[in-house]
Amino acid sequence: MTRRRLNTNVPPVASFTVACNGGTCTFDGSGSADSDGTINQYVWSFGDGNYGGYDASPIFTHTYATGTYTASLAVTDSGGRESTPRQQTLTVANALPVASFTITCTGLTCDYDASASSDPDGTISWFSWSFGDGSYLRARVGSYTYVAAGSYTVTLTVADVANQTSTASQTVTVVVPPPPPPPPTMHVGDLDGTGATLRKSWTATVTIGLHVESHGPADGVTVSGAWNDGSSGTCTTDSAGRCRLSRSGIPRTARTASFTVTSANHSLFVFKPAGNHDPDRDSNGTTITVKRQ
Ligand SMILES: [Ca+2]
Ligand SMILES: [Ca+2]
Ligand SMILES: [Ca+2]
Repeated sequence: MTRRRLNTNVPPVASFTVACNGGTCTFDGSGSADSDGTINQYVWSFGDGNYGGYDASPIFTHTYATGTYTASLAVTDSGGRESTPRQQTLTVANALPVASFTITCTGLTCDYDASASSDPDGTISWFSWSFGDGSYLRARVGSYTYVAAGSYTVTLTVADVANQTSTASQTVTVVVPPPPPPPPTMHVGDLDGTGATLRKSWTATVTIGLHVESHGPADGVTVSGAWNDGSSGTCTTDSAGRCRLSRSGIPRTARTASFTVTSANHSLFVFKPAGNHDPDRDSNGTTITVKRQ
């Protein structure tokens, strides 16, 4: 009678858990055991054609595409015996995208940006905005101007490549912007006139002073005016806010000549003729009458 030689090494038992976050699954085979030894190799089959492990670490991470898989673990003990494979079926769902945005409003216009949106297992395929006033558009970033002041709920919808969506909302308050401040004005602050007589005719000269609102000199103003005989002239004020215009050849029979400021132009100041005045009262600030000497 021959005695059969018994293999006394008890085979190990494979056991594992799996936890997935989106398509990223962490396998943990530390629940596997060998009653008469230790486990020195874990071999994973992930069910999607991929394998991993082949070492003594019980933890392995594998990333799946969306789908259902049968994963299995076989362990080998220190005596070289292999366990029966242990199987688990797992379903990897598409992870939903996350909608996130910023929006800042000035007046009626809001700048929106959905760049903070993301998809844990892919990318965002489209962004859609509802502005709460019936308007919609698709863009990641941009600006939108409301027609009317008020509070509106802005809703962002994002979709991932699986066309699954999520939304985020914020309430914005928009206001009609205040009107721009009126431009600074200028006016005639003085008119003075002199008449110089020659033998047969005389020359009338007027000095025109332009003021800003605070009555300081307005420099660089192009002033135009008309004489009572229909002629006209133009001059530009100096740093003292003054310029001079002359009309020569006035017949001696004319005892007076009058000059009227018709326009004043400056890149910044707007001419406000209603403010014209003359501190020494020899004119009304707009028209001055010059007497022949
Ligand atoms: Ca064993
Ligand atoms: Ca996704
Ligand atoms: Ca004057």
